[in-house]
Amino acid sequence: MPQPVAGLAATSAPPTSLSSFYGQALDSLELSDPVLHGLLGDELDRQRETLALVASCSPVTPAALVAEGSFFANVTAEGYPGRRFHAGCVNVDKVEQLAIDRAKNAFGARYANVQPHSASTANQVVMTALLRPGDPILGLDLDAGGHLSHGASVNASGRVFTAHSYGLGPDGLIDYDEVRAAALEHRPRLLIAGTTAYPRTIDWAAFRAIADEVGAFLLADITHIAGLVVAGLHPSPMEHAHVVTTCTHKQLYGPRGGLILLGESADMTLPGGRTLEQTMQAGVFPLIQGAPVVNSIAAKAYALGAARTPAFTETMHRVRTLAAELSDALIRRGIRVISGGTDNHIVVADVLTSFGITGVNAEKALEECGILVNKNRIVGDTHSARVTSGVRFGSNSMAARAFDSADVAEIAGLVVEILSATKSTSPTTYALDPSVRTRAQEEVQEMCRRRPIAGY
Ligand code: DSN
Repeated sequence: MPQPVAGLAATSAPPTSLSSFYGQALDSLELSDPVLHGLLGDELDRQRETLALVASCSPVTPAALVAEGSFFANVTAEGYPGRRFHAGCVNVDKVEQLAIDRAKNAFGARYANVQPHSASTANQVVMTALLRPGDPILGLDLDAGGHLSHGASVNASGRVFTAHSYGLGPDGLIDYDEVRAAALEHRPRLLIAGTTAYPRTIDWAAFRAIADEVGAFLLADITHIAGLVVAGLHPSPMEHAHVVTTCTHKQLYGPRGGLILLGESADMTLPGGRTLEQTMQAGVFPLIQGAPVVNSIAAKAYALGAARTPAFTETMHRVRTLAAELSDALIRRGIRVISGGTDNHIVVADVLTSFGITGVNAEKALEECGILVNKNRIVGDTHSARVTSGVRFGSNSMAARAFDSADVAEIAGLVVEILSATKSTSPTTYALDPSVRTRAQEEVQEMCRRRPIAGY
């Protein structure tokens, strides 16, 4: 006889509702694995008690977490709705179709694939499906705020394809003349427009004109700004790019995972006779992935539906306003902000010029006080990616805590106070004035209690 899984045996009766299922599941976790249960509790406390200003995340809406933690995880479902390779997909088909419909609605897309495990995987799909090994690609340099999967030498995209890059101008802005010159020189088959640390609006039409001039496909990776795009607060690339990719966790308050979206280009016929839509469909499965993560797709469905609500639009307005206010407040205090401000959720500060400390030391000193950011290279940086001269702030989580202008002013003041009291003893070691640290920790704790993360 099979033995009951430890912990599950502790439940006295089968759950009679969804809420009793989740309640009993949590009880069984506590009974069967108190160590892991304890770590869950510790992490919840850590997230409640720190101010996360890391630009590449947002707190997942609790309802989406429930969907992601659901029994849809039990289903193997290779294929697509109505065309599976396994039985038992009646509800899986409905949930995947729901996510597809909501993705199309949110982004104004003609086609959506909700199966990519991440935006990096989505980018891998696009490149592998459209290009041949060795084909030239052109993307923003990783050190200038590009992404690993856009052709970095340490990533498969930079090994399988012949990767070239463009940088940023001395003002920290994309120089479209430089992009064009690089495209004319390297004749890429794929031009990639997308960034991880770029605080300004991206001109999709300019990218498309360059792509057309050299006969390249244009990939727009909107991972960082997906929420602003859905809310109409950043121009949409849907009518310009051949393919759009994004993740669902950075600015959609959804699960970790990716999407591939197509606009008018969906019907475009490629050499070989397939349309772009058919190429992306086959590119995800079976070219790169096998069975999808259905529980993640369920959570994507939730997040994509929520992204069309007035409350989400209001949150995105707050995301943008808070970032602009943070940028202004830092500049008023004499801090050098790259590009002189922000149009989105990102603020990049030059801490080396402003405080004489490296990015890694600034990150660590702020973390000691409960403010979480990430070290970030800046234009002309002489330090490596592990050291850097800058830090990147993001406002997604501040918005989820319903921060207002006074809160942002308080954070800016704290950041400046902490970094002014931090002295580099080497590029990777520092000393922070203990009295400043204690006072800042107390103030951060008080802010976190005053402004809890919605739903946490
Ligand atoms: N792309 C990295 C970032 O922006 O932080 C990780 O998602």
